[in-house]
Amino acid sequence: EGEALEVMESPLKPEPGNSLTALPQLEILLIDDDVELVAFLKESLEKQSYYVRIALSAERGLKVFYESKPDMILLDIVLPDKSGIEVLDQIIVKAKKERIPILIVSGEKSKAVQLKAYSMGVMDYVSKPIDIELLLALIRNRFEMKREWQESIIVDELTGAFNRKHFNQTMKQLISDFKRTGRVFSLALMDLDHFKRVNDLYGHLVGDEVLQTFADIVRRSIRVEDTFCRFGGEEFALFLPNTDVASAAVVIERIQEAFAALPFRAKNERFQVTFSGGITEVTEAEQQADKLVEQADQALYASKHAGRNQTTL
Ligand code: GH3
Ligand code: MG
Ligand code: MG
Ligand code: MG
Repeated sequence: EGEALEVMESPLKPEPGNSLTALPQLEILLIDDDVELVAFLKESLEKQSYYVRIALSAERGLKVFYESKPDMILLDIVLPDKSGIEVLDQIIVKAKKERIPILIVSGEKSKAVQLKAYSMGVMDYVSKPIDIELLLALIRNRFEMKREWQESIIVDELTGAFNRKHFNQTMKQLISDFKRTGRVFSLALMDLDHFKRVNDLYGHLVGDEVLQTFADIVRRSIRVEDTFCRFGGEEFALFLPNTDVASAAVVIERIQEAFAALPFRAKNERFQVTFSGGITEVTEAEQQADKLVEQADQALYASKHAGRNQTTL
């Protein structure tokens, strides 16, 4: 078994790329003692660009599960050392919490075992002999569901901008990139001007529409590598990688112009809305998340103080 494992062991997974937009390779853990089937699955899955890890026993499977954080598990029931149900019992809580789909792929067809697996929270029980096309389609759908869920927890419902959770993740990533490679980035905060008035004069729903329109304008004005977040309420943040404050200011001022020119309508009135901006750039001296936000916030405050609808560096 040890030899087979070595022969089949996949090469080391490549380091995740620097780019925030690059999709990481999805990793699938196969826990199955049928060496021929495992070899066939590995080849088929690798053709679909999945990264495959193999465990020919339950113990090995548990070890790899805890060490390598797979994105999905294909689990056999009849294994040499323990049953797949016992494996399931040890991993299901963590797998559910982290939304790691577990597909049972087994020759064990007894209804009792299938019911047991389903009752433990397994979504898919596939019987051997497998049809590889159907299995690949199922895997694709499970990953798609997972991707939609992952997206849904980092996006603000009203505006479609990323939420605070993603703001924090992006900040962490960009700071670590900066420390490693010296790649600079700018952070811009944008706060709508006298927004309370919009709500007071035209109602909360109109206020919501203004926020949505603002988000649309920003998205249309930025590059794919920029990250646009709702920081809270009517305050938004924009990360601009590889951009110094001066270039970031050009972007923000362009958005300011476009937004201020929009004619909003409500209660038979036309009105305009503006926003103020504050920009800061990561530097050797300042590379802490809190510090960067504080600086951008101070710049934003200066814009407000100077009369709003402007940007301060
Ligand atoms: P300033 O120019 O100084 O920023 O004034 P302001 O009125 O924009 O600032 P203030 O912080 O006093 O008010 C912000 C308002 O934004 C109050 C709050 O009710 C409103 N707001 C926050 N989130 C939402 C939202 O999701 N929808 C709507 N309609 N209003 C919101
Ligand atoms: Mg087996
Ligand atoms: Mg405001
Ligand atoms: Mg505010």
